[in-house]
Amino acid sequence: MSTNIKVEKLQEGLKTRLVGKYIFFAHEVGSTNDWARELAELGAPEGTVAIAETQTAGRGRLDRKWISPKGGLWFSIILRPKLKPQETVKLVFLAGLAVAETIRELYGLKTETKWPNDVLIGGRKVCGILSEMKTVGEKVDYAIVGVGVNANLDVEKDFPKELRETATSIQKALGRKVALEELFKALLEKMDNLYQVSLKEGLTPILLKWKGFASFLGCKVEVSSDGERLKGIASDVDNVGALVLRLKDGSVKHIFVGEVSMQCSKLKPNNHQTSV
Ligand code: BT5
Repeated sequence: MSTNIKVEKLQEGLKTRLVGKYIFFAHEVGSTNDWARELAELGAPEGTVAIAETQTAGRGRLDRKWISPKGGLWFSIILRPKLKPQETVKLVFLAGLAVAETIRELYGLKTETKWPNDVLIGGRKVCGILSEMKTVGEKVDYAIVGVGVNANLDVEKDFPKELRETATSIQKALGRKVALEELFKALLEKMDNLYQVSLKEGLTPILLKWKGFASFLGCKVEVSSDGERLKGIASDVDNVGALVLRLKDGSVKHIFVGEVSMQCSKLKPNNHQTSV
């Protein structure tokens, strides 16, 4: 199995209504999110995807560096949802759910979602999502959903030391490489399906399904948010996508932006059903 992406196979047999109707491929770009934003500004239609074999300036939230060597899937989707901005921010859960379900279905691996934008295998990050949007007044002009999946990466060789304990790859979990084009198409198909649901019903049913993969719910966690560190039980993710943290004194905090580290020695079984 090669780490090269076969461009001619990226669209072959793709069964989607919207996502991936136009696919832009590059061997190397700075960030596919930036590329997709440029395409969106030029008027690229909804569903356009920008994918690159490597990124030289892959980004996480708060401009953190995202390691993106050859062998991973680094792509961004342009969406123009007729949803309110508050609803559109929850697209991050749609992408997380799509990745968690697809990896489980294709390879039988147990996946977990972690608030707000991670997918984990064995407690380690296999995927990160960066969702950004441009609004005009109360309307969403476009949203860019950037997905990074550590597919055929060698954790020891491809990651710097400080990430080797926290990051993983499908290759590591499965013990073999996977076909990147097959994984890419399955992800687009899943996202396409979920997106159709969200346009009709909003993101709430998607968030509920996402919670079915969220093993951190009910666990003791430590959250760093706005320079503050808080300990508590991650009791829920509310309807706007905020983490609901129950503190020791019984009070409840809704956290909109932050970083969760888990202290659950024993994670809840992942039963893939909605937890609320
Ligand atoms: C994320 O940010 O997890 C969002 C990552 C989104 C990447 C995609 S790739 C396609 C598109 N184009 C882009 O430029 N971005 C998107 P955050 O939650 O802030 O996590 C970032 C942190 O994850 C870093 O500070 C590292 O600690 C860690 N990290 C970096 N690269 C990683 C990797 N490949 N796998 C696992 N962890 C990584």
